[in-house]
Formats: sequence, C-alpha cells, structure tokens
Amino acid sequence: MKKSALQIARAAYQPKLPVTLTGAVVAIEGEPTQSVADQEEIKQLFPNTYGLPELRFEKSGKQIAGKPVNVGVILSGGQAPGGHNVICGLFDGIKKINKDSRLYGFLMGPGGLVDHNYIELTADIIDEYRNTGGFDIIGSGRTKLEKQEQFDKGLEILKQLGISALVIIGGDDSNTNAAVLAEYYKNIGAGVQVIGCPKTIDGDLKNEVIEASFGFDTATKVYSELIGNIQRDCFSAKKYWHFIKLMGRSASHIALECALQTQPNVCIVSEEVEAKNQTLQDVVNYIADIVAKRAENGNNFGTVLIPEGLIEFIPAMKNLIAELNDLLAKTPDFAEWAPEKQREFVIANLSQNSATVYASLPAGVARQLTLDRDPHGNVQVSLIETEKLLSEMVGNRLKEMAKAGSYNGKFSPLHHFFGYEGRCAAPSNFDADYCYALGYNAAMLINAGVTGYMSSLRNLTKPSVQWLAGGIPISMMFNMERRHGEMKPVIQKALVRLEGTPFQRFAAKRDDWALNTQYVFPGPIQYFGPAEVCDMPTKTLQYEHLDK
Ligand code: FBP
Repeated sequence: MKKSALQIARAAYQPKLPVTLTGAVVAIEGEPTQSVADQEEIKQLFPNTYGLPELRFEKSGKQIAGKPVNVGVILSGGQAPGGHNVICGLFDGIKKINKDSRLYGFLMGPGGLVDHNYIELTADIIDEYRNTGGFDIIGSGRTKLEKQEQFDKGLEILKQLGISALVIIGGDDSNTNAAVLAEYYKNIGAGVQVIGCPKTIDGDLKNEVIEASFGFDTATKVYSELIGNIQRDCFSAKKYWHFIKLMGRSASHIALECALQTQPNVCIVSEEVEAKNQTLQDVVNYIADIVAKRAENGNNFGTVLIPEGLIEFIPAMKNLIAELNDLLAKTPDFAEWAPEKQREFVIANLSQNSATVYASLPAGVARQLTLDRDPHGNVQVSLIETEKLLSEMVGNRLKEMAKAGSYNGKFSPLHHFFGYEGRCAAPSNFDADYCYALGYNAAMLINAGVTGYMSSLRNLTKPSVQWLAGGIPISMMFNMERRHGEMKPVIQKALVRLEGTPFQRFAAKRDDWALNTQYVFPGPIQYFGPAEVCDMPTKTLQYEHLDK
C-alpha cells in the first residue's frame, strides 16, 4: 500500500520506554489481592488465579536473557489507536528475551484462535506497522471466548505451534475472557500463560491500579479537533445548533474529556442523569432552556455533546433495556419476525411501566432498542440515534415555549456522530509510547512466568521514561453482573465519578460555557514539535491524578 508522507516520517518514531524496562527486570510481589466485589463467589470461580499479588518491576541491572518463547497475540473488540504498537512492543520484548522467540497473530479476533487462523508475525511485517493506527495487521473481532470446547480447540493450535503464552489485547469483556481462559489453562495444567492488555477508546477499563486504557487519548483528541472545527464554523455562521453524539458505549468519559477540551455550550453526562434520576424530558428541558436563553442574547447557535450510552442511564429506559435484554435472550428467533409482530410481542411481555415507556418512544428508536445485542449481550448503543431523538424533542419543547411566550428564536439543528473517525487514527505520542510499553511489558510478564495478569503502567502523567511497570491480577477487577439473563463474573466497568475532579471541573464551568460562548479549538494531533503540544495526556488523566 502506498504510504503518506506522515506515515513515512512517523515510521521512524522510536517510542520511549520507561527506564525500568530498558534492561532485565526483577518482579517484586505486593500483598495478595481480592476482587472489587463479590469476593467469595469470585474466589470459588477462580480457585487457581484468585488472590494473586500485584507485581512491580524493578531494574535488575543485568542483561535480559531467557529461553526462546513462542507467543500468540489476539486483538479483540473495537479498534483503538495504538494496537499495532502493542504488538510491536511485544515482538521487540520477546526478541529481547531471546532472538529465537516467535510471535503468532490469530486473525480477526478470538475467533482466529478457535478456528486456527493465524500468521507468524515476522520482523518485516512488524516494521510495516510501527506507530500506525488500525488493527489491520491481524484484524479484530468480537467472538466471546466462554465455552470449554472453544478453550480446548484453541489449545490444540497453541500446542501445535509450541505457544506457551497468549496475549489478549481488549476491553473489559475481552480481558474478562482472558482471565477465564487463564484460569482454565492453569486448572488443566495446559502450560499456557494468558496476559491481558487494557484497550478501549471508551476509557472505561480503568481503576485504582490501571490508570487508563489505550486509545482514549488519541480518539478524544481526534473528536475534540472535529468538535473544535464545528464550533468555529458555528461561531462564524451563527445559525445552527449542532447535536454531536460521541462514542463510548455506557460511560461518558469520551464526552466529558471532549467537553473539557472544547468547552461546548452543553454536554450531557449520563452518570449525572442517572444520579439525579432524570427523565428524558428533563434532559430535553435542560437543553431547550439553554437554547432559549442563548436566543435572548441573539445567539441562535450552539453545540451539544451527547454520550452514546445516554439512553441506558435514564432510569426508566434502563429498566426497559434490562427487561428487553432478558426477553430477547429467551427469544432466539425474534430477529426473524416482522417489525409489527416484534413490537406487539415486546409490549405484551414487558412490565406495565416498561411497556408504557417503550410504546411512547418514536417507533424508530424503539426498534433500535431491540436490534441484535453484541456477543457480550450489550445493546449496540452506537446504532441508537440519540442525537436526532434529542434535537426532535428539543424542537417540540421550543415550540411549546414559543406558544407560551418564553422563547423567541430560530432553531436549526444539525446532527453528527463521531466514533469510527477516531478509532483507527495514527496514535498520539502518548498512545504510541503507552501501547509500545504495554506490549513490551507483557513480554516481561511472560518472562516472569505469570498468568491471569494485565500489563500495567502507572504514573502516566509523567514523561514515559518515568512510568512504573508491572502486572495486575485480572481477577482483582471482577464483580458479578447480569449478562444475557445470568449472573457472570466480569471486570467492573469504570463509569464517570461525579465526585471526581474531571466532572467537578466541568460542572464548575458549564453554566458559563452555556451562555457565554467560550469555545476552545484544539486543532489536530501534533506528532512533531514542543512537548506541551505533542505529549500532553488527556485532561481526564491529569485531573484524576489530582485525586490520588
Ligand atoms: P470496545 O469496548 O471493544 O473497545 O469497543 C468500543 C466501541 O468503539 C464502543 O465505543 C462502541 O459502542 C462499539 O465499540 C461499537 O462497536 P462496533 O465496532 O462493533 O460497531
């Protein structure tokens, strides 16, 4: 494939490893750990990998040396900038351990392991992908590894290729799978270590010990550039209200980070809507009031950021979705029915409250709620057109207000959805360094002989050379949640904390941003130039560090 000038220049970028990882390491064990909730149940489900200690790497002062190791790698779930660098770091790490080590990539996600589809990743291939966006080196997929026959089928090919360690690069669901697989292989004495790496643009795979998932930095910078450009356009023409839905699945981290970077007129944070027990109409009224107040000052324009998961956080909608999840899990042929039959069936089988909410929704949105779940049982929120739903309802509300004499303005909404635009961008310097180090560090965890761990780097607001490297037992992040109608052990998703500094900073400023146009135009990601332009981590990460 022909390369752009930036790709060629960027290929030469050498990610900066933490000093700790620049030679051989010793693994220092911390205290035994326990899961964030439901300890007894999780301990029973993970008898071999529960309670392991955290690991911290320190420089040993020696040269790295070890036996050759064959490693498999899987990219799982949605794309996130920097995935290629995780693989490059892993490759360089295992080659550092022993130049005869080999890396195999399973194709198109966890399905590649089960179906025995793989390629060997050689130096020539790896060099083509350094510091590039995308997951195309081996592709990704959302197959859920959950059945014993899948694990056994996977083990056949691992044995055949002499693979003794598998690295799964994925989000909360995929790392949950990694921990389940690690437990199973340990239990049957398969001799295969399983290591996870925290990936997702959504930013919701983080906790006390994992500071950030990779890809969030680059994706939010791409969206903020686009939002900034729209704000400049809207400030120039002064005639449109832009309703911008942002990816991020359930959590509002992406919307919040973009708000902190661009200072829009409105940003809805789903977690706050839930905490205040707001209805859809409350959210609509809040936006309509801002539109009306701006109109009083002659400002018939503005920007509204909407997290894609909003619908799921409106309590009445949340109940409806939970009931739909259970109902659809019990009705496997639902998707084959005609739309009217589906609608009648749903209304007849929901509780009265949920049936009323369902019936009150515009038909298109109601139908979107019943579309296929992903293999993990999640509603595909990116398919629900919340931005159109909200702008339509705001328009209706403004008509009522105009009749009552409390609004006199012009409302012309435009709609945008930013998601896929950011997932495969060339990684920012932060993500290029973070991902390379995560992969390299995974190689060190393999060398340390552990399983069921997630590659971890901390101290992320400092320059990358000062990051702290180690491993976190994945079972430590588990709690029990209802999935597909059954209670399952899963990694607890990190939602926006309303008491945390990122939200508090936003909340302190939003009234000012709503009425007095205070837009910031961040511009495109810069790869070459001063550190304050090129290497700055997200505001979320910077503010979260103030909470520590
Ligand atoms: P992961 O959780 O797998 O990282 O995926 C993140 C995400 O980009 C969400 O923000 C979005 O809702 C979803 O993937 C879209 O999924 P798909 O790529 O299957 O359309």
